Amino acid sequence: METKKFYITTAIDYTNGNPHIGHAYEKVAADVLARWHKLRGEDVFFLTGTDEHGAKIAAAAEKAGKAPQEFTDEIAAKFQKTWQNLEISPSRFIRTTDEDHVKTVGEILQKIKDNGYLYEGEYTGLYCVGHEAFITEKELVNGVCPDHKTKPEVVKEKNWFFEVSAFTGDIKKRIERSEGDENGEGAVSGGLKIWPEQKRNEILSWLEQGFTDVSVTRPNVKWAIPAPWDPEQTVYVWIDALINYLSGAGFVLDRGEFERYWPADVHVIGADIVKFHCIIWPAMLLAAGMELPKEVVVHGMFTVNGEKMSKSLGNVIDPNGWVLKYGADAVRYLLMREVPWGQDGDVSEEKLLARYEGDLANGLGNLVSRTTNMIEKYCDGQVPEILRESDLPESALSPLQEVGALIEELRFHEALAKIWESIAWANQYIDGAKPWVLAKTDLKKTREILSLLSAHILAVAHKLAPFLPHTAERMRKTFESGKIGKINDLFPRIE
Ligand code: ME8
Repeated sequence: METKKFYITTAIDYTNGNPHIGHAYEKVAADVLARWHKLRGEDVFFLTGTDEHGAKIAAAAEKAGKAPQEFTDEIAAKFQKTWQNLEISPSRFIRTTDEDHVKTVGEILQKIKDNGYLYEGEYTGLYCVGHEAFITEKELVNGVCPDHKTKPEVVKEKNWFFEVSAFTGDIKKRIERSEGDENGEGAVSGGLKIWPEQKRNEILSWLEQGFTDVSVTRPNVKWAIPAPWDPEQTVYVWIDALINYLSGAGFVLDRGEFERYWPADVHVIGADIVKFHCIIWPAMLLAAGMELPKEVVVHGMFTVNGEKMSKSLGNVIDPNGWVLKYGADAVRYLLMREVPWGQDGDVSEEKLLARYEGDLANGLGNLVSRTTNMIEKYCDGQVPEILRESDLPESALSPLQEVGALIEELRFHEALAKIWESIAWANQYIDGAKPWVLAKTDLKKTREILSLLSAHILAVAHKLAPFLPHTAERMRKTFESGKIGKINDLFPRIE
């Protein structure tokens, strides 16, 4: 049987500033899904990267006194290092300044133009550089963009426009019929699933209101990809960025690989960029005669102690600091455990510390250290027999059996809650069985209990692997090796 492929992407982050905890949330979530599908034996391609062109980045480079390329080289390297530190392992880290991406953008836009969906026009409007998008008068608050607190630029310029309106009816149908009726009957092939439901409904209502055409080139932005047919114009940064999902899978570099992975199975993105991914992107693909991604999953936005992260407030959380102090797995755990998918969330170091001390050190860490210490003491570091998962009692096993389905439904926080329900079972089992008392009278029974706990810890490690890869690997290695060494430092005390 041919191995199933699974192509998953994240949004690519702007390189006008350093990676923050909101970026990290999205990449960890995608990494968890990618690892889960790998564990299931699928052929996974996981793409992430950086979005490096446009006026916003050119301005940040100028402010730093650097050439745009030099500036983005530095920031892109920081993103890559941060994902390494967080044990996020993409198949490719794409940069929109990569040569093959620049080529792909030219080819796709030319194709859309050849197919007759671009026309020349004059644009008069307001442009918010922070959003890298046009903004309407109505959206302003006291004359400034409510998100960036900056005055938009008044723009009057010649642009090439893309006829999004030609595709809105088709896109609406594909979203509506992505899953068919309640029995899955009548699902169209080429349907586009949007999750959560509330986002899907938002998109459907925008499509109903009619969606205006968008400009795909700009005349005065120099730090951008040239439009192949018009030397006066460069490609609008959002159009450039969306095409990364094609170039990243090998559109120019390796066509065979591209054919294998496209269409993407899942685009993971944040709530602020759904219109681009659920309307403009599908329209671009349809205009180029290509297949649509199967699903867009949308996460909420993170605040810190209840406030929006911003440079001016000085509350931007750099995930690297937390990783240094608490370890990658603890940060991954916090992000996946704290906030239900789709909801906006709030994170802080207090919350991280509470999860670290409670769930990780006292819950999981304690279970592993008690068990390994007793195995050393009562079994000379070797359990008589590692039992199978199916030998575990129902109350330990059934929460673990729910984990896979919960991950696939993006209910990461519930998946972790189930794993911890099972960990709590084991800690209670030890408290009740009191092997340290039993060992004085019945060593055989004591060893049976430790065999059962070993099987349990291996089962937990298996389900934990996508979330806490380093910890799970240590647990697995220890309990699978003939000699089980003591592990007392899975989650050391924070000084
Ligand atoms: O939008 N909480 O880049 P970006 C949670 N380059 N997620 C957050 C967040 C927060 N506070 N801030 C940002 C862009 N994100 C474009 C994307 S894709 C073809 C181009 C998420 O650096 C955001 O929702 O502003 C998005 O999914 C990703 O981080 C990159 O945001």
